[in-house]
Amino acid sequence: MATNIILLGPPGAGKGTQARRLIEERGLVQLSTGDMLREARSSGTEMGKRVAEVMDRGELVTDEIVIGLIREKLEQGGKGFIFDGFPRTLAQADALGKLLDEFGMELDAAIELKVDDEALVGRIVKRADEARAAGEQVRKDDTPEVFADRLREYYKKTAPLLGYYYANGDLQQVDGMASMDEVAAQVAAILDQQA
Ligand code: B4P
Repeated sequence: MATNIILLGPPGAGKGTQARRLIEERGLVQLSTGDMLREARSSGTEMGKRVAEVMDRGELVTDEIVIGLIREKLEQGGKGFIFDGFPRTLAQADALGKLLDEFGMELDAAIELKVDDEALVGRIVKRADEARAAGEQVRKDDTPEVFADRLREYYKKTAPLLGYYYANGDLQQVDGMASMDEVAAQVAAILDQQA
């Protein structure tokens, strides 16, 4: 049976970091809506320009756009998906449930990476500093000001999903404050339990 999981948690919790490890270690397919939207913005299309404005304000892109991007990826096929940063609203969670039914897939777990707000800001500032030092482009939403808005969006629109997946019996929590290796070990233990 293929493994399908959701990685949930506030911005900077390490969803992308853990997803990249799961691709290497378990051959799962990463569906990161953040990466898809960054790709869309760099394409320079009208949709990309609209997406860029919303992301730079630290807000969530519309459900319609994001659900459409996920549907396209699922249509391309694959076995075992990591939904990284999706769903982020209750409407997206409902849409994902319908897509899973449509594509004959089941959800194994919604894994929440729990990290304190202070640590999150520290990580984002560090990522921006490291990018600057390496002469790379700094993500426009990786400033303390925009980050505060991203966090507010998270608590308003995404945190209610924790109750949604808890009620479904799918929620699993890991200590996202631990080192990347320790977090990966906790995630692996959850996946091994499902197997
Ligand atoms: P995302 O790209 O999903 O970004 P994120 O939430 O900031 O990152 P993540 O949790 O993956 O953290 P990461 O591993 O990078 O979203 C960006 C924007 O896109 C959103 O604000 C929104 O506008 C839009 N968007 C995306 N999905 C959407 C959706 N479904 N609906 C609507 N809009 C959507 O880790 C961050 C840093 O921490 C890294 O530097 C990493 O090295 C470090 N780190 C990770 N784990 C660590 C650990 N254990 N210890 C110490 N540092 C750690």
